[in-house]
Amino acid sequence: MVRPVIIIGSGGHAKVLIAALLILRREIIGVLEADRDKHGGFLSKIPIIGDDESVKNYKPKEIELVNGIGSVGLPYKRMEIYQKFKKMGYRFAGVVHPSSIVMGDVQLDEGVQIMAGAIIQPGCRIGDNVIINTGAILDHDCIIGEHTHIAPGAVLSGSVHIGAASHVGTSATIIQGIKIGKNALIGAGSVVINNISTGSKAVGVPARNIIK
Ligand code: JB3
Repeated sequence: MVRPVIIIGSGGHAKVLIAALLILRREIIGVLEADRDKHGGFLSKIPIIGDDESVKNYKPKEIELVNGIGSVGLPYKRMEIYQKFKKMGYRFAGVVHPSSIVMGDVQLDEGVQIMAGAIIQPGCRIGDNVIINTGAILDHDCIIGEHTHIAPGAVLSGSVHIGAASHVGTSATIIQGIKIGKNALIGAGSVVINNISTGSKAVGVPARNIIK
């Protein structure tokens, strides 16, 4: 049985997720929001029902969660939210927009979000809580570590490997076979032609490390 969902966060990312969930005909119970001033209001006509404690009104078996916290830099808040609710026993729903193209032989782990127009080619493995955002392209055999965010319009050629909790900025391009470590940040519009180590920040064309 498909369970109803509760969304965490009521910002821009959550709004885009709600649009996808409605197309997918998922029942949405409401939105959890840390900012109490928003409680009692609505996001895209979905009620904002309380803070994270309100999830306790629902047993883990009754619902699935959708992580509506996005990121513009390293996705630590999104990761923290995922880990907190997993410890409480809740499961995160995957969201795959119907206009995305996800080929066969692609592994999507728990809570993966594939937004409108994204393309994922065969052999890719996408870890827990990853966002493949609007219009991003992953060619064959890419491996994306848990919690990582591939921002809108980024292009990863074949066999690119990216570690956990990294961020690939909007419209960045990564050539085939590149390895990027954990907690790495690739600036928007960068062109990555060399491997990038864990914890690095790389920007530019071609991308150069500005923090190691
Ligand atoms: O790049 C794109 C296309 N989208 C960005 C997305 C990936 O990341 C977007 O432009 C945003 O910059 C960012 O979206 P997000 O995460 O929705 O950010 P924001 O619009 O700031 O909304 C975050 C919401 O989460 C705010 O309303 C916060 O109050 C709320 N929030 C923060 N911490 C929380 C918590 N809500 C709950 N329930 N629990 C928290 O711990």
